[in-house]
Amino acid sequence: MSRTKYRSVVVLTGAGVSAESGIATFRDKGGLWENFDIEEYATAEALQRNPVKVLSFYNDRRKDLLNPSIQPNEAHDALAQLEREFDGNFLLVTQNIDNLHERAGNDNVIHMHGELSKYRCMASGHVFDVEGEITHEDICACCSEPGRLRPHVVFFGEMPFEMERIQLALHRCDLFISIGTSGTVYPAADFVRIARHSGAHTVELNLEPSEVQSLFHEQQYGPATEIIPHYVQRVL
Ligand code: BJW
Repeated sequence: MSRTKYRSVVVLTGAGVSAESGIATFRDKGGLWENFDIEEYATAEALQRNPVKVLSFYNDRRKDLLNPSIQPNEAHDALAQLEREFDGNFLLVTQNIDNLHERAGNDNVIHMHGELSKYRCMASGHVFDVEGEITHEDICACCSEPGRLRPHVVFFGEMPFEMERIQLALHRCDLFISIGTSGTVYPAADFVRIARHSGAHTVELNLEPSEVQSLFHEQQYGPATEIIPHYVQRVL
């Protein structure tokens, strides 16, 4: 059991935590948005304009995630250990749509930008698990109509999931740790401001300073697999 001075921790993760598992980030050199135009893939308008293209983008990323070479890394493992051994409230909010935190052993996870392994009916809002591919011709299981299934992800302009639960945890936490995120996408980029305003100690662990780095009390820069296990040991 931990003997930490903190009682309630919120961890925010971004693409950087999964980079060393072989999943590309978005805005780094060689990142997804270098090869795929955001406007053509990550907006509701893009899905409406060209569903085949958008569905295929997410089908390919789901297929990549099933590749046996993609495994949780030491940073995911350390965060699972933190949840297991931390003697207080623990919430992991991830912007990632991969499932590496769960595969490492974390249970209390909110996927604020959705999950690659889920699809949603645009008519009913019903969410389905999916392993294979989804096409525009697929018939929705709840309304028996084609063309209604979309990736269960949050596009630009859409409201991220479980914002009320996240806001509550941010207001109550006394330690906020942000890992592997560039701090360019809101509302996630604003979480540090909320936590800090509520009196939490705020820590940025990233490869390089994020856009909001000045809002953190403490910063450490380096690869996630090196700095996260070390920081978790310090907290525990
Ligand atoms: C490593 C590492 C290693 C690398 N070790 N680290 C103008 C001003 C302010 C806001 C807006 C504005 N205009 C529009 C907005 C709102 C908009 C927004 O923020 N736009 C900005 C681009 C300006 N936001 C939205 O639309 C959101 N919704 C919204 O705001 O609703 C209204 C609302 C109002 C009030 C309250 C609440 C809501 C929705 C955002 C949806 C984002 N969707 C995506 C796609 C999801 C599906 C998918 O994956 O395809 O989410 S975009 C993409 O960016 C994805 C990510 O989750 C997100 C964040 O990216 P992340 O994780 O930070 O990755 P990178 O690549 O940017 O950074 C990686 C970092 O890792 C870097 O710092 C590296 O250094 C580091 N790194 N290797 C450690 N080995």
